[in-house]
Amino acid sequence: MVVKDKKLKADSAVSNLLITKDEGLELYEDMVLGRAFEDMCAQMYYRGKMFGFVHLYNGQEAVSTGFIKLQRRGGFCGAAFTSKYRREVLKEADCDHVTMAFFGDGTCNNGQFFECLNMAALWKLPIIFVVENNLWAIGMSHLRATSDPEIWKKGPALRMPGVHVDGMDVLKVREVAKEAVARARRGGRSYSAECETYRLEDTLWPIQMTEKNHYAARDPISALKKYMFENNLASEAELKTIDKKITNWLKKLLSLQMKALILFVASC
Ligand SMILES: Cc1ncc(C[n+]2csc(CCOP(=O)(O)OP(=O)(O)O)c2C)c(N)n1
Ligand SMILES: [Mg+2]
Repeated sequence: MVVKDKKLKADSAVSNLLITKDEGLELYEDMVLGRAFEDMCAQMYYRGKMFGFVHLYNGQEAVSTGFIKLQRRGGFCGAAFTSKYRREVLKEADCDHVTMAFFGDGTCNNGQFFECLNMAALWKLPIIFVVENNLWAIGMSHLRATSDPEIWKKGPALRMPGVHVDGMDVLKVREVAKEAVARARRGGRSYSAECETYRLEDTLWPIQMTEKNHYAARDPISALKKYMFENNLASEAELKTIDKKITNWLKKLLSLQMKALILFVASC
């Protein structure tokens, strides 16, 4: 199956909305949490309180939230081969775990990418390959690094569906994720999805600024907010309450982190 730009279907015959109010609020909270956490990482890094490399996720939240929020508590764990083994060898017919693998555009030019897709399709593993194409692998432009920039085409070449989806739209990502999960559960079939997204961070190369402006106009959090307001799924006050909850949680986390850092330095 080869699909480019999936069309959205409404969830039920009664409503043509893609999400319920509770689902919308859950998606919103998860994306705001992701954004706030990354902003805090950036702050801590630039203030010298966090070490190593920091590859921020700002702007890409619709991809992780769109897929991960479909997970069932306790489910989805383990590697794809384990699920197949439990189902087919141990005869645990109710084992319907699905594995999700997230990686970037840069990864898709490495040999392991093709090996993994090949084995997954050959062994019919219940795994979803989620490519987060943010157009860059650190300083290497996707267009300079790959012979065919349309990553979604690589799945069908290895006998699994390849879908391209707007990775700045959590509702579109979620629809693709639903289909991929259903397919994996039905018969342990792998799936690949290219999510077109962008890292909206502050420290970009000059060449990236035009791109950033283009994608910033489609910020996934603002887009979900707009959808929820337009469809009367949430009020400004409800979303502000979520924002506040996340800010307070981060403040608590930060004070714990500072205490841990002080203890660590004191013990050295
Ligand atoms: C085998 C290997 N080579 C190089 C690196 C250094 N490295 C870390 S992140 C990165 C870029 C990854 O780009 P991409 O896959 O597009 O992910 P993104 O960070 O853009 O989400 C590279 C080259 C690495 N971690 N491993
Ligand atoms: Mg990348």
